[in-house]
Amino acid sequence: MQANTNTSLRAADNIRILAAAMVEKAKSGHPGGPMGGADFMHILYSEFLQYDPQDMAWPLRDRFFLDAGHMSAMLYAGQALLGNFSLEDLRHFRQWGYPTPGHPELDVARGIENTSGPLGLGHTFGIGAAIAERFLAARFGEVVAHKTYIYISDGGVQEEISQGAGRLAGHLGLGHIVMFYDANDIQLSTEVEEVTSEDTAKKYEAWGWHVLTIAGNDHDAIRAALKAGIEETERPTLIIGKTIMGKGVVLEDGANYEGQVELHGKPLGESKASFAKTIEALGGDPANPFQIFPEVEAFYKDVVAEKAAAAKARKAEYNVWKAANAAPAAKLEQFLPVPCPTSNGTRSSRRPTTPPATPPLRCCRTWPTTSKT
Ligand SMILES: Cc1ncc(C[n+]2csc(CCOP(=O)(O)OP(=O)(O)O)c2C)c(N)n1
Ligand SMILES: [Mg+2]
Repeated sequence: MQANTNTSLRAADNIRILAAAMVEKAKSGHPGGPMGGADFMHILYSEFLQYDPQDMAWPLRDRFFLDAGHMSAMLYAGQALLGNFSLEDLRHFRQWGYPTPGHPELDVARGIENTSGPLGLGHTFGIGAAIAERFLAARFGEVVAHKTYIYISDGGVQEEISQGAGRLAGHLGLGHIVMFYDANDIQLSTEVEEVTSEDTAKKYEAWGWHVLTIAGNDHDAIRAALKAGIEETERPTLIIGKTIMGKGVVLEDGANYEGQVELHGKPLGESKASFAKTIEALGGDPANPFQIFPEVEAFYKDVVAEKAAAAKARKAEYNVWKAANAAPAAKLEQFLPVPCPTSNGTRSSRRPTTPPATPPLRCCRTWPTTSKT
C-alpha cells in the first residue's frame, strides 16, 4: 500500500526520530545508519514485503535479513510501526529485560529474522534462506515461493564471508533475492574510500547479479528498484542505495550536519550535532520523541489490514493445494519449523516483554522433543 508523498516522508522521518531517540536515551548505539536507511525500511515494509502481521512466523512470508546489526534501532522502529514492538520497548533500547538489545537477536514473532552484529553474516543467512526457498519450490512447486530481502552496509560488503555467499548466489541464479546495499560511504570511523576502492557494482555483476544504483533516500527510486528486483527472477538483484549517513541531522544553529563519520556510533547529543534541533527539524517533539505521528499510525493500520488480508488469501490458496496434495504437503510440513515454546509453555506467537526466569529455547526443529541420550 502506497502512502501519499507527505505521509511516506513522515513515516520515514518517524523512523529517524525513534531511532535517534532510542540511542539518545540509552546513551549508546548507532543513530546515523538507521537515519539513512529509514526510507528503504518504510517503503519495503509498507509496499513490498509480504507477511502476516498477526502471524509473523508464517512459513510462506517473505524474509528480511539485516546484516548490519548495529542498525538495530532502524529495525525496531520500523517494526514498532507494525505493532511488533511497543514504544515502551523502544524507550528501553539496550536495557536488560526488554526485547530491544543493541544488536538484534532472533525473534521471528516480532519480525527479527536473524541475530546480527558480526558483519557479513546477514548476507550469508539471507542467501542460505533463499537456497532453502528454491530447494522447497523445486520439490513442492511455486506454492511455497517467497522473496528474500537482505540489507547490507559498507562493512558487510567488506567481509569475505559475505563475498563467498554472494558469488554462490550469482552462480545459482537466485532470482528471488533482492539485496539493498546501504552505501553511505561512511564506515564506523572513516570514509569508505580511505580503505576500499573496488567497484562493487562491477564485482556483483561479474558474479551474475542484476545491479541497480539509485539515490537511496528517494522514495520513488526505491520503489522502482524494488519493483525491478522483484520482476527479475533469473538473477539476484543488488540495489546499491547511495544513502546519507545521519539523514536529517542538524547542528544547534540548524545547519546541515548529515554525512559525518561521527554520526555512526554515538548519541547525537554527544556529537557536534544537536539532538533537540534534529528532532524538531524532522517534525518531532524533542521533549517527547517516542511518538508515532497520527497520520503514520493511521496509514500503518491500513498496511497491517492489507497485509493480513493478502496473507489470508495466500493461506487459503495453500490450503487448497494441501487438500489436493496430502502426501507432499505432509512432507513439506516436516521441513517447516515448529513454534518455540514460551516461558509459560504455550505456543504464543509473541515473546513476553518481561524476561522469563529461564530463557526460552530460541529455535526448535521439533517440539516437544524426546531426548535420545
Ligand atoms: C565481522 C565484524 N567486524 C567488525 C565489526 C565492527 N563494526 C561495527 S560497524 C562496522 C562498520 C560500519 O560501517 P558500515 O557497515 O558502513 O555502517 P555505517 O557506518 O554506515 O553505519 C564495524 C567494522 C563487526 N560488527 N563485525
Ligand atoms: Mg556505511
